[in-house]
Amino acid sequence: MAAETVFGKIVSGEIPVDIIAETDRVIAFLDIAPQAPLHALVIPKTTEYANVAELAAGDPETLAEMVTVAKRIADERANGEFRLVFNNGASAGQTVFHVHAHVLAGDLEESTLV
Ligand code: DGP
Repeated sequence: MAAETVFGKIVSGEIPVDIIAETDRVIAFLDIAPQAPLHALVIPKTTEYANVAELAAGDPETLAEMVTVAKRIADERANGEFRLVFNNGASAGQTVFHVHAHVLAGDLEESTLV
């Protein structure tokens, strides 16, 4: 079980964000500190999983849905191509322990990568 995080508060509506894509299982919104021309975050609505390794083991269908939503965002807002980044653990750069996919698209040559 993930501890309460800023993304849990976004899911509950306590912290408002502009949702750019949503399914029964996931929501997506733009990263507060973009590192690419398009930098979105896709997160599950469940707060149960702290990182992608836990999600893959416990709910692989939601993980697959996150990838499908990433593709939809890249189709709608870029040229359909994208980089998907999961930081798994603090030493790998993870700061929010509610699993999330970084969706990076646009001209990534110019971008600082997460
Ligand atoms: P990571 O380092 O992989 O845990 O990435 C966490 C990302 O979450 C980081 O790129 C900044 C973003 N972020 C943190 N707090 C907020 C917030 O309140 N709103 C939005 N839109 N993004 C946030």
